[in-house]
This record gives sequence, structure tokens and C-alpha cells, in this order.
Amino acid sequence: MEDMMAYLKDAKAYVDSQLGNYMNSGKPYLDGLRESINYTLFSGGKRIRPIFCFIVGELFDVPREKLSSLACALEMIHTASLIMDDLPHMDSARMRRSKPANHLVYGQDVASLASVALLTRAYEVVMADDGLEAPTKVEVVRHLVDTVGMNGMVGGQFVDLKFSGPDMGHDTLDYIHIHKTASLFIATGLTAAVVGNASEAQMQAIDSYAKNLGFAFQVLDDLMDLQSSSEEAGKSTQIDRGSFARLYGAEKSRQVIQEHTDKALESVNIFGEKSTKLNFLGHILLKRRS
Ligand code: GRG
Repeated sequence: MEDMMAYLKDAKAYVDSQLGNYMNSGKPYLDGLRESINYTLFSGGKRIRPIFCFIVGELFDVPREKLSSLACALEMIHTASLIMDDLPHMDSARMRRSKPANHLVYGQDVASLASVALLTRAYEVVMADDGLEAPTKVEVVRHLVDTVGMNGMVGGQFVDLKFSGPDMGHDTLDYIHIHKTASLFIATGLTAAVVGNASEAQMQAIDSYAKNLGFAFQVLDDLMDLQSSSEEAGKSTQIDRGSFARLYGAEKSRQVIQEHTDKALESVNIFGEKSTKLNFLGHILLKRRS
């Protein structure tokens, strides 16, 4: 357990330093834009997606350095989505990562550009990575654009904005959670597996792990949104529209979180002892408080 906590700390520090390398240069005119991007990018995210990416890489003996651009790209996409999600015409959130939301500091105009710039930078850093073979890069970027676009996070956000509410059905809520949140977990697992030349059966196992864990992650997020203060959660709470906890209550939410986490862990049994870190990740995500 102690070893794993040290592993997480070390992996997070590595991601932070690599992100710093990707974001520290540019034309002087753009200082204000870079400041806005870096404000949210370096404000204490847990770096769960990059860490998950490294853990999947380890299943196939892919060193962390080879996954550096991909891991950072995943964090960039995630952070871009947080900045956009917080905007007044979306969730209108006031707090993110324990600080005022990006648009409250830099304005809606700059925050919108920061989100799009960060999203675009994600694809750039993967495409510019000479350590990845060209066909691998194409496959990875294909996964990433599918994940972000209409059939992924953008679609999930649209359905959340337009169709969520107290009368929504289970299918609508499923659609939102899978597309808004689980899809980036799935892309994380599958892109790392692509770099590791995983077999079809291994891809399926990772897909199922990521989908179930991503779903459980969002339901727990909903529960925290309902039950925590914004200081505890480090972000605005009580604003979620498509919320499992709001629709079905705390008890059912906890049951669903446990069931999906169990399913996730079961899916990766095929990796034998190598699944230890995936199991650990499942357990700490289940226990998180922010
Ligand atoms: C990709 C720019 C872009 C847009 C896509 C806005 C949007 C469309 C989608 C919103 C997706 C979203 C914000 C989903 C919520 C996912 C979630 C539970 C986030 C919290 O993740 P943590 O806990 O946060 O990992 P930290 O701050 O630790 O990184």
C-alpha cells in the first residue's frame, strides 16, 4: 500500500513536470492565454487519467517515457473539458480544483480560447512525438478525436445540457455518464494498450475495466456533488444536472459504484499478477473524497 502511494506521488510529479515542458514556451503576445491555460492545468488535478495510462502501459512493459506525450494529452483534454464545463453557459461553476474557475479570473473570452487551445495542444503533442511510430500515432489520435467529438464527450455534454432533469430515464443518464466521463477513461486505457500492441482480448478487458470504472467514478462524483461542501470537493457542488445520486439516492449510488468497481476489477483478471496496480487504482478511486 505504501509502495503504491509512493508510486502515485512519483507518477503525478512526472506528469506535472512533463506538462510543464509542453506548456512553457510560446510567443510573448500569448502570455495571457498561456497564463489562463496554466492556471487550471497546474492547480492540483489528481492526474488520474495519465496515471491510469502509465499503469496500462506497464501491463505491456511500455516505459513511462514512451507514454509521456499521450499521458499529457489525456490530461490536457480533461482539463480543457473542465474549463469549458465551468463556463456560465454550461455549468456556471465558480470553483474548480480549489480555486476560482478559470473564467472568473481570465474572463469568458480567454477561458473559452484556453479550453480550445489546450484541446488542440493535446493532438499536437502526440503527433510531434518522435518516440511513437506513425501508425501508432494515427491510431491514438483517431481514438482521441472520437472520444472528444459528437459521439463522445461533446455529445455527452449536449445530452446533459438539453435532456437531463428530474424526469430523465435511466438510458439518458447512462448516455451522459458513459459519454461525458467514462469515454475518456476508455480512451486512456485503449490508447495506452495501442502503444503496447495489445491483443484483441486484452483490449476488450481494458475497455470493460475503463468503462465500468469511469461510470463508477462519475456516480461517486454525483454523490460527492450532492453531499459535500464546495470546500471539501474543491469545486462548485449542488449544480450537477444529470446526477445519478439526485435521481436514485445515496444508497443506490453506493451500490452501483461498488458493483461497477467490482466488474471493472473482474475484467482485468486475465492479466494475473500484473493487474495489481489496476486493482489498487479501482480501490483508491472508490475511496476518494474529492
Ligand atoms: C473536451 C473541450 C472539451 C469539451 C467536451 C465540456 C465537455 C465537452 C464535457 C464535460 C466533461 C466533464 C467535465 C465531465 C466530468 C468528469 C469528471 C467527473 C471530472 C472530475 O475529474 P477529476 O476528479 O478532476 O479527475 P481533477 O480536478 O482531479 O482532475
